[in-house]
Amino acid sequence: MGYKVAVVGATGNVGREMLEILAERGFPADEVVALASRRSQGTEVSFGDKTLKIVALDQYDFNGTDICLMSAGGDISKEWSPKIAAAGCVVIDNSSAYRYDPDVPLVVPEVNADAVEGFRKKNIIANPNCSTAQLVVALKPLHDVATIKRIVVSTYQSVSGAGKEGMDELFKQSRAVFVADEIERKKFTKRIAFNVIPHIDVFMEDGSTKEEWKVMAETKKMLDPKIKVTCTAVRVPVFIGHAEAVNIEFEKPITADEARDILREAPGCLVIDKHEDGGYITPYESAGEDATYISRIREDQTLDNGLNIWVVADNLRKGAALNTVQIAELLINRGLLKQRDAA
Ligand code: 11C
Repeated sequence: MGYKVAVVGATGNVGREMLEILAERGFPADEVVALASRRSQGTEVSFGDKTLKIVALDQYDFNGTDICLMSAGGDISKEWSPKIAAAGCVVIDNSSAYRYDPDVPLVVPEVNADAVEGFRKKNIIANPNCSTAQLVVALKPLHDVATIKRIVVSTYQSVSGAGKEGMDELFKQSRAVFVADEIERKKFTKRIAFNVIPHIDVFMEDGSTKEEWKVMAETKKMLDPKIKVTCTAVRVPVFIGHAEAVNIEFEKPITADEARDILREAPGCLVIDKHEDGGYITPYESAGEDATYISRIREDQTLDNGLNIWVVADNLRKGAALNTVQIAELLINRGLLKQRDAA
């Protein structure tokens, strides 16, 4: 006997990945329902070796559905998550709508699994931004040993973080360059093909962007509010996989060798760190993988207790769909969801 699961935003990059991961991991679901806007009603999406017909979100009755994985953007989440939660269905939301709400746990299972217990206040659990998820997976085991004081993060974020439109824009612009066609721009503020753009999400009053603010706010909420975080978020012409160069200042001494050993044992982490040509991971190699990869671990000689690391993960998986499914598994493994009665 399993659970009834709904996936909202099932036609999007992350929604499709959620369905794939549910099937791949053999999630204990009796029934999976794929939901999207009326526009997509009746179209089909893959679920393992089956296909599911899209049902319109506004025509679906959530009574009797146990878990809703939401990936339909902040506005849809703000409108729908409270209604779905009120119908007794636990919402695990991939948007930023509830991440900073003190009554909603923001969870990466490898980092702050215990926080999930707080879900009952609103029946909503938030999934972090993709760039924060992989960052905290790598930082948590180091923080536990040497206590992080400050981090300086520079991100190299793939276009899939901006959805399918972002991927289409990189493809079309790259093609246009090769065939000497006009470069059209819709999704990104500047040309992305053969370029990098130091701007993700909207600008804030202090000149940082919302993406940079999210990395700061979410790291503090999940890992430790005392950690100082500064970030520069950059869009790069890569389809899938976010990379991050992270400079870390610790309270206590920690060597690169110690950090390597700690990260080798850490949940969700995979260290690829040979000091030779190609002895590190790149975003392209992380696509389709579940791990958070850590490479280029080295001491920063300009700090008393400093390290530099390179962190890479598939932003659609650990950064979004996989983490959401892992949260659902965490609820089940902790006995926080009632199993449906035998039919
Ligand atoms: C990007 N990180 O790469 C963003 C996408 O708050 O969930 C995810 C936005 C979010 O553009």
